[in-house]
Amino acid sequence: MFEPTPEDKFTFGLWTVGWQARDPFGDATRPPLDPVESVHRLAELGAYGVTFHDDDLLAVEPDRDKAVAAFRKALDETGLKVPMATTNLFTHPVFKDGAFTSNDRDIRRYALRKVMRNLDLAAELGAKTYVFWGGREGAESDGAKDVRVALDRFREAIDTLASYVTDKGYGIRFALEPKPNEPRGDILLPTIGHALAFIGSLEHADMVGLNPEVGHEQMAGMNFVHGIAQALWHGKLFHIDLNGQHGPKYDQDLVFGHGDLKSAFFLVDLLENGGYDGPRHFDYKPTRTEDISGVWASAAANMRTYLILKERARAFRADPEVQEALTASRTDQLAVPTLAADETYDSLAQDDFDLEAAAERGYHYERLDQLAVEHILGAR
Ligand code: GLT
Ligand code: MN
Ligand code: MN
Ligand code: MN
Repeated sequence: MFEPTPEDKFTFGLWTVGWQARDPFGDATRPPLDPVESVHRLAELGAYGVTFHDDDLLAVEPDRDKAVAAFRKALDETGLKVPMATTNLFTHPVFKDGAFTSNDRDIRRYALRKVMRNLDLAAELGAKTYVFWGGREGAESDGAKDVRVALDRFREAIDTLASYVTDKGYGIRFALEPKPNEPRGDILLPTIGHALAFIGSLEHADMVGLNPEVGHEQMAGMNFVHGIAQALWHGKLFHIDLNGQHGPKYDQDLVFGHGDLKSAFFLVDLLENGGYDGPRHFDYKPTRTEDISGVWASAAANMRTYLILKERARAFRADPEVQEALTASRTDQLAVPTLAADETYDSLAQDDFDLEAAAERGYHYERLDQLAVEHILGAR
């Protein structure tokens, strides 16, 4: 039980298990990891696929053609898929003021070229989603950048790249990944809500959606489950980054479920029952304390925790007492339109509504919440 298989569609970024654990205060605690080894180990653990930034492929082999060839060979040997790819527009010092929104026009043009080159590779490898995490698109000083103009450039970049993908017939969709801060003091498109509004302004809005990350929304104090529900409601949940976070602080990228476990439970319940059929992608960092055995243990932990929560969510929904509690909380009534089909606002005029009685009725959410906690704890 809880053994992952490719049907579960678990995917990992090469940069997750490959993270050498450099942080702002200390050097790497682990040696570079060959992407070829990551592909083999992840396949053995039961993953479905891997994702990558252009530069991730160069971890141990600086020659791009050789690195790509070795990566392809590993994919062929293991059957692992590449459902998503992305661009590193944040590590090189040239991106210190951003990529698509750098004040320096030459850098903006270089960034677009860098993305286009990796889009070609992503398409060759069969990727269907291309992620844009604008970690360096932001500022530390409000005088540094006119955000309205920066958003013009951001839109120009995404629209230009969308035209490129359309003209090439790549069949790739874009997924924007919000984050409120870190590494910039403030990042553009800081939350799911900001990004959804931005997408609405794009020329190719239909092919652009979201890749929300658990920890990023929680850093902003947002409820991730609500954010994902709204993204689904807009038809914009193209991809998802699963990990763990303990509230608003630096980006922890913990193993999925190792942060807010209760939120992780309701998230899995939503993903499994809410119409999302994309990859379950883990974007986490094995903590700096771990050696390579701890890296693989943490990779397995992400998948196992997801599968356990999936089983817990199933048991929660199947529990007759939960069903009864949901009804007692009148959750079913929310699906009934407030006006009947043949009614207009005029129909609201006459009513035998008892204000006092309605105000007195309780919703019994405490009981429902406790039932969820007991299912999470395996007490039911
Ligand atoms: C980087 C970032 C992640 C993004 C990756 C995609 S890169 O590790 O912290 O949240 O998803 O560019
Ligand atoms: Mn993160
Ligand atoms: Mn990250
Ligand atoms: Mn991410």
